[in-house]
Amino acid sequence: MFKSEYLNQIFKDISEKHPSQTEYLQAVEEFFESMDFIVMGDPNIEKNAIMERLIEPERSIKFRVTWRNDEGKIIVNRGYRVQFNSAIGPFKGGLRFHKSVNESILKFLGFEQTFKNALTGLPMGGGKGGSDFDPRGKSDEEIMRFSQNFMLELYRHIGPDTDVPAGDIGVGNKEIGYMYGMYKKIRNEVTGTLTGKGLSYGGSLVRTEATGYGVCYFVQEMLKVYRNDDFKGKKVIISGSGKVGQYAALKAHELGATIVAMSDINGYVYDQNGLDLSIMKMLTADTGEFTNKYVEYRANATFGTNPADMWKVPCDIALPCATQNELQLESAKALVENGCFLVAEGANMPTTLEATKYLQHHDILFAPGKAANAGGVAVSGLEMSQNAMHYPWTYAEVDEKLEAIMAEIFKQAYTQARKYTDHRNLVVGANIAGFVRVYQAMLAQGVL
Ligand code: NDP
Ligand code: 2IT
Repeated sequence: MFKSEYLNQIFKDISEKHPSQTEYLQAVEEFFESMDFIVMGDPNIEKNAIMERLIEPERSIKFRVTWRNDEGKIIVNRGYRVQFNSAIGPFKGGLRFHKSVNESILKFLGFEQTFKNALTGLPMGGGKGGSDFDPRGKSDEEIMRFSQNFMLELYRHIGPDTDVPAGDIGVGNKEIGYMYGMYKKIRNEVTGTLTGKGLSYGGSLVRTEATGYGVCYFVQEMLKVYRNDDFKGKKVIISGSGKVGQYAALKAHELGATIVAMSDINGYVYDQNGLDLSIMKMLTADTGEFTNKYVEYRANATFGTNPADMWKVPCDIALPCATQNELQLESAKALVENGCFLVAEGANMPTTLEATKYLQHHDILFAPGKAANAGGVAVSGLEMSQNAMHYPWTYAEVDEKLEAIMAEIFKQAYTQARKYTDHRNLVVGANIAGFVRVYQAMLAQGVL
């Protein structure tokens, strides 16, 4: 499967050990394909068992979360924190509340987070956590009780210099507020241990927008370097109208693009003249969903009930910003057929391995999530800096730093891609650039 026997052996071992952890195995396979370019040229990697150590979380915590719903019924959920790698800084990464959450999904996310965080150039290790709690249809009170009970266990394992969680799918400002409040009460300290906090209690300006904006800053660099072009006049489609998708849409529009289609869990809306993003913003404010209601406001738009059909809409640029494995081979074929020339992942691993390869083989410029969506965690890192300094930066200061970090991530991925393979292969470039930083730190710190 891989050219390197060393990688083949490790992958065989984990496939046998964790046959049902399909997302985790997928993330490792994608990463190992890139490592094939360097492991054979550097015997120190195998000698120091670097790959074996990288794919194994330093610590995995699984716990029971018990809470009462509005009817007084006692509910039990599972909570997790996977502390993947702390070679370059405290564990850092989001918490996901979604019914699909399990160990495989959190391991894939924590693994990718390690290299994403390294790419930002900030001192953050990788981690991920969450729960199979389903926030859909829950009242505010229920979300508060769950978040508080989740923190009643998680607080033991985190801290400003140990592990700093943030949001992800199903965890936004509201959930972070409830969790932070409980953490502060138990610990009796104000150290900003979570990021993505509200502005009135230690949050950073631009954190809410950061992932979506960052995707667009990254795409801007790709357009400039590969095509001497920019967003102006480009037709863009975006999946997911959550935190990432919304702000990717707003920034792409601000940079001159037309957002012709967006999707959410109920379906997608299409308007060849461009969606009215103020209506999208208004409708998503409550539930984060809007496609089934949008046509009531704009009669010339069309609504389809299958979100995956959005990939058939003709476009120049596609930004998958919803969830893992949402963009599959059939959709990749439709994108190529309909003239799309660039795909950048706002979500984590939204494109399957075979879809990614199909896009790359058809000369589509492709940006992997661990590079393109690093803007969120980058501003989380800036939030940690501001908390430590007890001094907030202005909106313009943070936005400028975010843009510079995304441009630098592109430069690193591009440079490594050019060095080891095709200069357009940002998957290999980003994996190697992220890996090198973590590898050097692990070597320096000895056998741990
Ligand atoms: P949100 O929960 O805010 O939004 C995601 C939305 O997408 C949910 O409403 C979800 O609905 C919906 N959805 C799920 N499946 C599909 C689908 N197939 N098509 C369309 N919509 C779908 O999450 P975020 O925006 O924060 O996260 C989105 C992605 O970005 C995730 O992969 C996350 O890991 C990644 N990411 C997030 C960062 C952040 O800072 N928030 C940073 C970097 C990456 P439902 O809940 O009903 O399934
Ligand atoms: O996937 C991600 O990078 C995030 N969910 C953000 C993590 C963070 O710590 O801000």
